[in-house]
Amino acid sequence: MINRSVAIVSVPFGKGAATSGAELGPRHILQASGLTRKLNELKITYRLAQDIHVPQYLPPIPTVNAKYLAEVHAVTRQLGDRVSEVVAAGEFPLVLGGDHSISIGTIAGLAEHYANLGVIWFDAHSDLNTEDTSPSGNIHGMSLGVSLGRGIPLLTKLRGIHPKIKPEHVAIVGARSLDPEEKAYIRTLGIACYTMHDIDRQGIARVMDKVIQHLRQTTDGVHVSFDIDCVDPREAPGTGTKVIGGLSYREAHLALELLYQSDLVTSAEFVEVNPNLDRNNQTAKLAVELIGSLLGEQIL
Ligand code: B3U
Ligand code: MN
Ligand code: MN
Repeated sequence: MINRSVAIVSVPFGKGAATSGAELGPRHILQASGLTRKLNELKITYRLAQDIHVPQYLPPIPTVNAKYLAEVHAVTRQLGDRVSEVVAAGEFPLVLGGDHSISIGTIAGLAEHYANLGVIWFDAHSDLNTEDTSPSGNIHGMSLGVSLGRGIPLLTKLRGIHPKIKPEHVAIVGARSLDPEEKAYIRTLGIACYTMHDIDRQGIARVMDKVIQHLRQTTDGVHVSFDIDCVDPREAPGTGTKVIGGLSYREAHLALELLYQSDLVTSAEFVEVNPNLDRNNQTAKLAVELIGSLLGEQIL
């Protein structure tokens, strides 16, 4: 990583997901699982940026099929401001979720600084639904779509940049649960989507080499959006929408170690850790270890 000065932004928000508990993620990752200890070991300078404020109650915004839109809007708007400030200060934003809807805010803040932002979306899902296609109405299943300019205008227009990212600069890694319209959208736009099938066939190292090579040539910054449910539920049980057959512990680490070595990554977020569903803090601890790999921890 070129930039060794990290600003940690906590986003204690879980209303974009169906199951509550992701709002407890940042506290568990920071306190119970010792993220700051890890950063000290790695000799990484860091500061805790001010937490994002999550309003208790907001008057609902009428929608067709988007739960807690007012809350998601309030949180992502603030997060966009915060992330933009962090980048302007020359720091590396490390955002702790929270459910994956928060990514709308992170990417909105980044888009101001990178005209061709690359996004690596580690996820069992593709989060490309809209109000019209979502089977659940949960906004965490729409966040990548929103950043691509698809869906609810209140969210796609955040910070006045529309769209925030381009389909040719996105790579989805670890997908294994896609809704029919998401599949159609991926095919139509030609989004690079490395499914578990591709990872089984080619190996995670080859997949990451391809992602890195492509983004190196075409982007001016790379954001890693890491939904912990990309990892197999055996290793990451503490998350709201578990899908069998995910990345192994080693594959997840290797992917992030290779990204560290690539020297391309300019920001990251770790989302969907749900301490209510966790066993002995296993998933929060895993998140801390994975952050370590992305920020340069090596076995030897
Ligand atoms: N695609 C489904 C399920 C889902 C998406 N993201 C998560 N779950 N975590 C949906 O509701 O959009
Ligand atoms: Mn997700
Ligand atoms: Mn997911």
